[in-house]
Amino acid sequence: MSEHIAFIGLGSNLGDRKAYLARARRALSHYGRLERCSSLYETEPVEVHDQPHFLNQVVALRTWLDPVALLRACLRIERTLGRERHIPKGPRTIDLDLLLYEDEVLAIQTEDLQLILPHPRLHQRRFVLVPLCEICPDGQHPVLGKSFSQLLAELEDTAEVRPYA
Ligand code: PH2
Ligand code: MG
Ligand code: MG
Repeated sequence: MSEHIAFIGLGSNLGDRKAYLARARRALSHYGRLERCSSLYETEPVEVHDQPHFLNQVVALRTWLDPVALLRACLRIERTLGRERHIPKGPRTIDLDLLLYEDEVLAIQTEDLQLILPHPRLHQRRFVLVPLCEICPDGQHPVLGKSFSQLLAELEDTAEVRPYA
């Protein structure tokens, strides 16, 4: 069985945020091995500003699932952990975003899901790049051809991202 490395962004800004992240990591570990987990970061909401601060984290999962199966697993975990979709980009108990899957560059749109790899906003978000750089600073963005540290250095997003005590 071939295995692949995927990076997944975790976010929560409702209820016991830290516990939701822990439950999400445990659920993800059913689909592979969590090779690296960044620290937790308390982050200022971006795009939809009027909502509670998030806890964000990025993990590296070595998995036997293909990208679509992994996305479906993430959506299933979100549902299990009480994710409800009311306001786009609004408050949520848990959000699992597939950021990278090896060096795959793809866009898939079906009736019930959309998958774009790498994640189209990954390079614009401090709350993603800070934890990603913590666990994979020399990794390269497969489309932009720059390292994640380089993208972080060039980033315009100034929303606050600070280590969570
Ligand atoms: N997720 C969003 C919108 N805004 N802001 C922060 N700080 N963290 C997030 O995870 C986040 C966000 C949509 O998924
Ligand atoms: Mg998201
Ligand atoms: Mg999402």
